[in-house]
Amino acid sequence: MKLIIAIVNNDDSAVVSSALTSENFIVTKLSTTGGFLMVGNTTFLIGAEDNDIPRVKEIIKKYSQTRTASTPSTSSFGKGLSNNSLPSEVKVGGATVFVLDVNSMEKY
Ligand code: 2BA
Repeated sequence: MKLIIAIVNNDDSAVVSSALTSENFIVTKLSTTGGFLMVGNTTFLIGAEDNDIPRVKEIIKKYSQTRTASTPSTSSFGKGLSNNSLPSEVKVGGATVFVLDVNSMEKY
């Protein structure tokens, strides 16, 4: 069994969630914030059997769009941290996906 951790744009999270649950994958959604842009995104936790991992990835990829976002002002980065060298725009996503081995999973 694997645990997929997938960070998805908030604008895509509803459709990703619906597509996964409609194929009977079990999903937990966490409200998260990107450390760079400091805007909300959605992190999915999906426990799935090894042979289902390609399908889960395929669904996430299909519904996660790439976007361009403006970088935040210096004030958002905190005192003393300059953003002079930072780009004014960055490409965000589609999704960032980690796949971890699961030692065990139990439900009580
Ligand atoms: P953020 O940290 O808000 O990053 C948003 C986008 O800004 C990133 O898009 C990337 O294009 C750019 N970016 C991030 N850090 C940067 C830096 N130090 N210098 C210049 N540009 C930078 P994505 O790579 O598509 O990431 C989207 C979101 O996925 C991230 O939001 C973060 O919440 C998460 N993420 C991405 N890679 C991760 C990783 N290795 N570990 C944990 N979370 C990650």
